[in-house]
Amino acid sequence: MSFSLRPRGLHGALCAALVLAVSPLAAHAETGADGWLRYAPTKLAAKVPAQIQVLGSAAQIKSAGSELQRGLKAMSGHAPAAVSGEGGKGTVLVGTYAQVKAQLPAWQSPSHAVPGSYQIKAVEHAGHTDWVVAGADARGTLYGAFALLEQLGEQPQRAAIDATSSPSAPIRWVDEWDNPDGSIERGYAGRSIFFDKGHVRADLSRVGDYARLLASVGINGCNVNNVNASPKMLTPQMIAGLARIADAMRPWGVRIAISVDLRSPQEIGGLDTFNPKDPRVIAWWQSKVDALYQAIPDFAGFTVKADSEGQPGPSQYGLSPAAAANMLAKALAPHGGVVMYRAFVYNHHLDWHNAKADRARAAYDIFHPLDGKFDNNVVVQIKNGPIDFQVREPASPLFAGLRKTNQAIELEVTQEYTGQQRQTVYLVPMWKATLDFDMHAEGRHTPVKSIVEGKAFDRPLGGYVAVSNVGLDTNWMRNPLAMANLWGYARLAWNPDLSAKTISSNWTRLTFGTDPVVVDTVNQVLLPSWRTYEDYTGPLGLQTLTNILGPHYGPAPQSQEHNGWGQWFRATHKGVGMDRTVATGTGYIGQYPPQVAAMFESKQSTPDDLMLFMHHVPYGYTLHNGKSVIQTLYDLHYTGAQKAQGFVDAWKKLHGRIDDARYEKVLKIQRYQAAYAIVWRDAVTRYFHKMSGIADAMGRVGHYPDRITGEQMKRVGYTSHKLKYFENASHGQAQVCLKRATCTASATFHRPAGTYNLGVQYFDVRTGTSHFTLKLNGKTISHWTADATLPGTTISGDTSTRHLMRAVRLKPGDTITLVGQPQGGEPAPFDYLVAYPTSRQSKMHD
Ligand code: GCV
Repeated sequence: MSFSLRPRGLHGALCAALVLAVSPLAAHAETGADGWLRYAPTKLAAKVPAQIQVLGSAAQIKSAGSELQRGLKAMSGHAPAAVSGEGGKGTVLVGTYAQVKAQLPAWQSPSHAVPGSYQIKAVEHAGHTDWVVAGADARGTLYGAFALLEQLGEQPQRAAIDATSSPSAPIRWVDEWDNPDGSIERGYAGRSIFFDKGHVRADLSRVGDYARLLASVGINGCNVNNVNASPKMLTPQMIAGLARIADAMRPWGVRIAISVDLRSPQEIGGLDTFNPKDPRVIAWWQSKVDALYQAIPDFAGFTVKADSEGQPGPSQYGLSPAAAANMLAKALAPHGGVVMYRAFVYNHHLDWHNAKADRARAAYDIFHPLDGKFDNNVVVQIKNGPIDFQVREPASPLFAGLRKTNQAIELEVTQEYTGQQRQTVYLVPMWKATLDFDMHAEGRHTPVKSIVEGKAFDRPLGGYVAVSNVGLDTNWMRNPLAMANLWGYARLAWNPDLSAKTISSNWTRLTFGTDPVVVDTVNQVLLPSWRTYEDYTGPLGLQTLTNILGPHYGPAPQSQEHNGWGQWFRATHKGVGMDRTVATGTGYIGQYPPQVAAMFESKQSTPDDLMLFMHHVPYGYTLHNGKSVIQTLYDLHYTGAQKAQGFVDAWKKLHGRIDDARYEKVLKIQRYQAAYAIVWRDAVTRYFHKMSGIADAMGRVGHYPDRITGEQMKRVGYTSHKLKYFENASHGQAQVCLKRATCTASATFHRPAGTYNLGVQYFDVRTGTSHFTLKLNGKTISHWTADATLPGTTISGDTSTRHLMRAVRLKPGDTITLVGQPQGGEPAPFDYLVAYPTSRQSKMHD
């Protein structure tokens, strides 16, 4: 693989230099629908060639030509004219290596080329300069076209039209967890672009737009439906609809795949079994596969989730995953299709009382013994970590446990456990931590990326899959900054050696503009955001301490223990952490190759970031950072919440430098995140304070001098309501207005006169729309409606929200009254009032 963007001087006459100047900011509102394909105007000092010649008639080559015309026109003001012969003028030549070479013998085509490779180059020829956009195949040509447009859009100064690049791995897919009814499991940006009311949508224009975005970053496959698959996916009517989806994506080189329910032969095939060894079942699948290829000749294959979270599987017949995978693989093989068999197979009824039980062991225990037993067109799809997309997990030991089996890594772009696109968390650094992790398989240097790409163990197939779950929301992912994750995933799937900063900087230039202040500022928010989120949600390997029995969003550490799901951290009054050692624990660490196992087996060599994932230690245990576990937990939650506040301040620097619409949208998200980080901080620190009985050396945990809790207020109509998890509210209680049309809670202000930020911590449950009014000495100073669509349907950590008024003048003796008006079953619930001086530096340290 190579990618070069060399300085002009090195290439002399062979490089066409372009001087691009940033155009003044267009202050128009942007919706985000274009993603990074905005093609913002640039002043091209050297001219774009006057004409374009598209060689060949493959759909993707035609797309390459039309995209170049579209992009060049938007950026430079004129589109090159389409011609069928060069005619002695500078021409953009678009085609495969063979087609371009035939047209322009002066050009030296790359000698080594895997599918999808491309070269873009300026070639001096007969007194003029041609731009070559050539691919090893039609897809490569399309990728070259996007690469050229990207270079022009990104480089404000001089760009040499010169790059040669190849993808790292053949599989570069996105998975969508869309259901036929149009809902999306773990989707946070509206309804499905593919399905509605049990059918494929009539209007698939967003599907075409999505495929274009995907193609622009080299994605070549899209699994369009939920891995918790509906058997309906294989009805004749659905197959006809899928063919329309495939037609919409094909011009962009994106092949479609579907998830299948192994029970389908029984559910819709009228058979009395789905046993993968039964000849009738085998014949049924073959007929379905044939029908799929009849309708979709370039169909990519099946994804399978089986024996997992209620999905049926081969274990029902005493058979292994290999039996089921190979049965499907044999039907697909003649057509060139693949089976992506997910290693996310585990028992969610584990025995909490069994100290040896460990969900993290499951994938390796089940799949390692099957190594070498899978057909060549089966790929075992392995989540990055052994649990489930937590804020931090070690690399799955299964990566080194399969050497004669194709593998793909599964990442999660949709932010299920990382803030659900209501909070900004740039995940590229997290993914890189796994991809770069050296498994030391066979005692060799074998970073995870080399294994999944098939290089480490010389496998023919392999690569990358990410669950992306875009939706009908105009900007695809709700939070404009979340698009950096989709972009970043694709960049890594093409070239995992790129740095997190290069990826975010490139994305920002195309998405928000090339102004260096903009690029620096967006980086200031994106680059530390994963660590920040980890710090206030679940550091030291605790994982995201979220409500796993609810929407996986807000804090609820208690929900993770004492049940069969196995997302345990085993906190007691004395210590915390899962003992996964071989010596005294679950033995999970023994699944790693010896060098890695030795590192994790000893506390001395386990990094702090994973300490509690690997070891159970007393709260007083001293970490490598020199502090005790408990004090580190307290400190990280406080500094994490503080850093989230810093993102608001950073973002404000962009006012006037990017369009107002996206500026305001992100500002609102960052403000919400800053306040929500406090909800997290308080819940987790309160929980560990209670469990450990150890005070915070800094005196913060359990002491909130700027707050007046609902219980301390004079209440009329409001009564206390005990929350399921005490950690999610002051004294474990919310105030609710149940029996009256309006309730009030009042307090007298006793602090020195001054200017304060005044907040109300209330609960905005998804259902219901309460109204709140805040009065100062009887006069209304703020009124708002609790109509947010936060994930939770209960008064809980998921729905705890802050309404903040900035710079309110207060003096001793003032009466502050909150008036709550329930509506739609939501009892105007709240927790506390908070007031802190505007002059205070650490603004969120209430
Ligand atoms: C599609 C997690 C998610 C589920 C998801 C599952 C999976 O458990 O919470 O919604 O199901 O992973 O990856 O199969």
